[in-house]
Amino acid sequence: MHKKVAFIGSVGSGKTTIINQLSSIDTVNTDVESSVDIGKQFTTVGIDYGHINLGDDMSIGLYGVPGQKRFNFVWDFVNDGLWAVVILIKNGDQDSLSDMAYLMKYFKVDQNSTCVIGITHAEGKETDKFTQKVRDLSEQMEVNLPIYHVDARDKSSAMLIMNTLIAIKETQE
Ligand SMILES: Nc1nc2c(ncn2[C@@H]2O[C@H](COP(=O)(O)OP(=O)(O)OP(=O)(O)O)[C@@H](O)[C@H]2O)c(=O)[nH]1
Ligand SMILES: [Mg+2]
Repeated sequence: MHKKVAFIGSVGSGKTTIINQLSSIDTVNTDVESSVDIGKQFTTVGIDYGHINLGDDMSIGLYGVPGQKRFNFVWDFVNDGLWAVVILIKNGDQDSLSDMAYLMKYFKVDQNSTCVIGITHAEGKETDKFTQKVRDLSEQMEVNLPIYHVDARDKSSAMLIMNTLIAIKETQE
């Protein structure tokens, strides 16, 4: 069985990076040099794709979407038959916070979804205040989601997100 996980979040929150870390195959990335100033050189304009094999009969497809809203027509290709959703939020980033509710609605995240929030770019500077803001927003949306600090560049840190999704699924079954 092929299960589909979407990685959503603002520009620069680490979606492409985390998929590169998690995937057991070479990932398909659609990063290009950005034509507008988004504070970094490369950005995703299509879908990132990676893959994790979990035994003979199960695999997880990792789908990353562009953070830039002007490419949101791409989101609809991913937003169907999702097994789980990972929301990445860049630590201290106001845009990440303001995009969160919009993205949660778009990807239909509710209390019955299998979803984890990862706060990235936080190593050594985790702030309770920012984490609390993320928690408050999720509660305002009436969903109580697990929130982790994750370094998207680090495989074992990234695996914590995947293991949590698998554990949540096991409790739901
Ligand atoms: N320090 C730190 N840097 C990170 C982390 N996650 C990603 N980065 C860096 O942040 C930059 C942007 O990461 P990307 O993975 O391209 O972000 P994205 O979410 O795919 O961005 P878009 O495709 O533009 O929406 C890269 O230089 C990453 O190496 C993290 O947890 N900590
Ligand atoms: Mg990207």
